[in-house]
Amino acid sequence: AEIKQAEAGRTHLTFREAEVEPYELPPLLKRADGTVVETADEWQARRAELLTLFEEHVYGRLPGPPEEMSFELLSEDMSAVDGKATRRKYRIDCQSGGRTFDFEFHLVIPNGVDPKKVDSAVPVFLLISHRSFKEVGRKKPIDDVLWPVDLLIERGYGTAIFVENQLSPDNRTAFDSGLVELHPQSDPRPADGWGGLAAWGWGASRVLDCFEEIDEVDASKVAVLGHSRGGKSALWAGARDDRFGLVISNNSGCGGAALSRRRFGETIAVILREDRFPYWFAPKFQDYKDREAGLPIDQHMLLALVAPRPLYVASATEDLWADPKGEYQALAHASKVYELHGHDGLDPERPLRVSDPIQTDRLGHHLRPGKHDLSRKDWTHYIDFADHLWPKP
Ligand code: GTR
Repeated sequence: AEIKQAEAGRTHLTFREAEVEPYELPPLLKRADGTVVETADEWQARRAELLTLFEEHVYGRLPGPPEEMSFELLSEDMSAVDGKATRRKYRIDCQSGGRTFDFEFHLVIPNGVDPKKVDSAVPVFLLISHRSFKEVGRKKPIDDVLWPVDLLIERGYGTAIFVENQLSPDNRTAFDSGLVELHPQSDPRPADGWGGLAAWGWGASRVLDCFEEIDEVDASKVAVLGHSRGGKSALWAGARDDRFGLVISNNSGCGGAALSRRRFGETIAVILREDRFPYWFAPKFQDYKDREAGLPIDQHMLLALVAPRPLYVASATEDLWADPKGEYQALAHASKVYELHGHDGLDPERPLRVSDPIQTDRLGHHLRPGKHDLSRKDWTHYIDFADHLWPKP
């Protein structure tokens, strides 16, 4: 208990910069054997090392694709978005070790895409949704903030969505249904047992598997994104699966883009509280409650796992719970790996500016005025960034 106290320093929550205590980040480019990564080639071994650390200490281990997988078109509406788009619903069927599991996703693509024509397949934004299908796509106020399909279609993008709850229910009985049917876990889970975030991210990768078979989708240009808890899982999905062409974190905060060692806003001890979200993470993560200094990683390393692929981190001014500054700084520290690959970096000491998006060749960032939300404004910035990455022919 003494060590715990000593390492923790301040134990109350803070939203004041002056109360952030000095900390040292674990070195991103130093391998476990002490050697320093100096080239893009050498980064690969370090990347593998870090992936394993995040599995063991934070998100848990989860097998990759199922032994067998197929998907089926369940319905199609060619008159979506005032006749400008086609909306399809699919079911993905998975099988491993004699066990089965299925979940659904929706895909909306602009009408008139001719998959037979060269370069005509569309880039797609894939949203990991914490809202149900019933709510999304039918309620104007929700779609305007969470999933503005009209805007995406108008700007020439396809978009897809699946619901977290189908992979792993977002409540304390999380392991009753969903992916656990395919990958059962003991109760209590082992120290490195997977949690909700890993399960949701796994779902994103399976949807991407399907995209590789859907002619209208350009599977090399798929942006995975999520808001808040969905943003945490989008980052982990994008870190694990290097087929994602763009990874976007919207207000993901603690366990997402924010540096844990800053202990600003939500902390590990708070997010893991019994009545909150311990089931999102591996049980091992509990060891770092008020003991962030003992973590072998910090979240800048998660962001670096996406490198050199495009990465976007966004925050909102009033969302102090998610630590906007810690989110930006993690991105800037991660940018060292982009520099190693010959891309532009960001300065961690650069002061945050409201409504002044940063776009380098591979990195994006903005601080939107307002609350914890995925808003149309956020989407507009993401689409602008995608336009810049993937100019239309
Ligand atoms: C909060 C949680 C955050 C964030 C948020 C959300 O209650 O503390 O980490 O994930 O929920 O998902 O909206």
